[in-house]
Amino acid sequence: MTVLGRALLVATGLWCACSPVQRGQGNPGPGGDGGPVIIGDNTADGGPGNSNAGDGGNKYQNVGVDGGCDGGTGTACGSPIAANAGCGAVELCGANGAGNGLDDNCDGLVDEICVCRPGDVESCFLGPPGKHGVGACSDGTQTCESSGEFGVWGKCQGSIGPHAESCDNLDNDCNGCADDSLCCAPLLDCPAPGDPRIADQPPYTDVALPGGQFFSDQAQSWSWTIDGGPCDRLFKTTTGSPPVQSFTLTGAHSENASVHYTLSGDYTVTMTVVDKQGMSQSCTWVQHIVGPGLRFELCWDQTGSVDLDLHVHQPGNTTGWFSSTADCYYDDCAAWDYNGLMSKWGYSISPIAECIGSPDGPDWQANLMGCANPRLDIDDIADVGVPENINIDKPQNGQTFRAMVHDYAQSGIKGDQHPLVNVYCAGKLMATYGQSPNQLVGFNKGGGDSKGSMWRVADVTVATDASGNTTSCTVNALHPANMTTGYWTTVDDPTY
Ligand SMILES: [Ca+2]
Ligand SMILES: [Ca+2]
Ligand SMILES: [Ca+2]
Ligand SMILES: [Ca+2]
Repeated sequence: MTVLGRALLVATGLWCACSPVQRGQGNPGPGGDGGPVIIGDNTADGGPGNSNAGDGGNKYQNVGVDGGCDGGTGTACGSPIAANAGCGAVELCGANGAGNGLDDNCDGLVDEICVCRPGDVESCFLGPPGKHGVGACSDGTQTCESSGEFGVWGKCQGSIGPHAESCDNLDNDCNGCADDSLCCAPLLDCPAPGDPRIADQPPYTDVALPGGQFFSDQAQSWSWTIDGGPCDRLFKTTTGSPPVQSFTLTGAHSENASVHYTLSGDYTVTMTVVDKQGMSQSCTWVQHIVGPGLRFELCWDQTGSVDLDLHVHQPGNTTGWFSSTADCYYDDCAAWDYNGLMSKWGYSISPIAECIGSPDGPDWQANLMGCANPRLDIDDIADVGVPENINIDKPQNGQTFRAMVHDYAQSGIKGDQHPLVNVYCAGKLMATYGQSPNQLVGFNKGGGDSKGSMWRVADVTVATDASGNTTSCTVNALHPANMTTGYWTTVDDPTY
């Protein structure tokens, strides 16, 4: 490096000589807090932005540094990825006009011009495409919403985009270097995607949150927050008082917390510590909860005495619902009343580890010494915040499964129920039906077996690898006869 080059770098705050004895957290330097940072919400600036190219339309360009070199230390990033890396003139889509999961024109909206089918879910990254997969940057998900005849992608939730670089051993601005240009010896050690400390975990397990692994000094206080998936948002948007459905957090204000996750999906975890000096420091990451095979998950938004049931139909026939051979539901598919659907459907038992942590785990162990396929993990009879799940750990390649939601009974509650069904394949959320603003209407007739309101949700066709492990699914929402949109609901009609 030339003397002139070095002088320029020092002048711009990008580089300065390091002296170990001087290391410590520098005071905030001229970089300030950087500019607008978008995380998980692409509506902050109003509706769709203009489609201008380049810097004029780039919402991610002003990410700065929140601690400059205060006469001390810091190492510049050798060849940093530019703030507008990959930002182009126009939004791009993938094959057949479907989304590519990227905000190609950097206007804060992912795939805003691409076609989608209401209910479909895709991964999305809320940052410059050139920073996708770099450092702390990670994907979220967005759901296709119905808008008239068409589908449009809703907001990208849970994505972590570039943030101002902070002293945490992590590449927050996703330029390829951790803690570049900061004067610090980090006490925080925040995990990036792929870090073994935040490895994927299965549903129904306790995941430890050992604060000491992420902050290596004494703290005045600790706090943990977790943001869950569609079933948690269902309550938040309709009642304002959220019974959390997908996880239980224990020790939210302790150094060592733990989480019991019940649903597959992506969870945003934030740890905040107040250090000895009274400064607040935090790490945020995404925890993936991944179950094998095919999983249908039902939740709903009423907190009173409402008993909705999830049904999954045997592939390959169109026998009516409530059949003891062709329908997996509360009466033949739960641990307390399992009647041998496995052999009727051609499936074998899974290791008990696949379900031992579920509420019926001890019953599965006592009755089968393993986990049935298909199986209903929980029969939720009007419990608040307890979803129903039907799982098939190793569905066969090419088979198509139909899901149905039935209003079995309700008392004390009048009016519509708003069921929501998530479809997961190999741990990935493929589709969500019934989420605001596309909630079901007119679903309000309880009736007992073969009676009442029924919603045929979707047909799901499974693809597997050579070992029989699920790799992906094709999910087709079901619509009323002769229609290409809308939810297919009936009353007192148990036909397939
Ligand atoms: Ca865009
Ligand atoms: Ca795109
Ligand atoms: Ca960086
Ligand atoms: Ca950092």
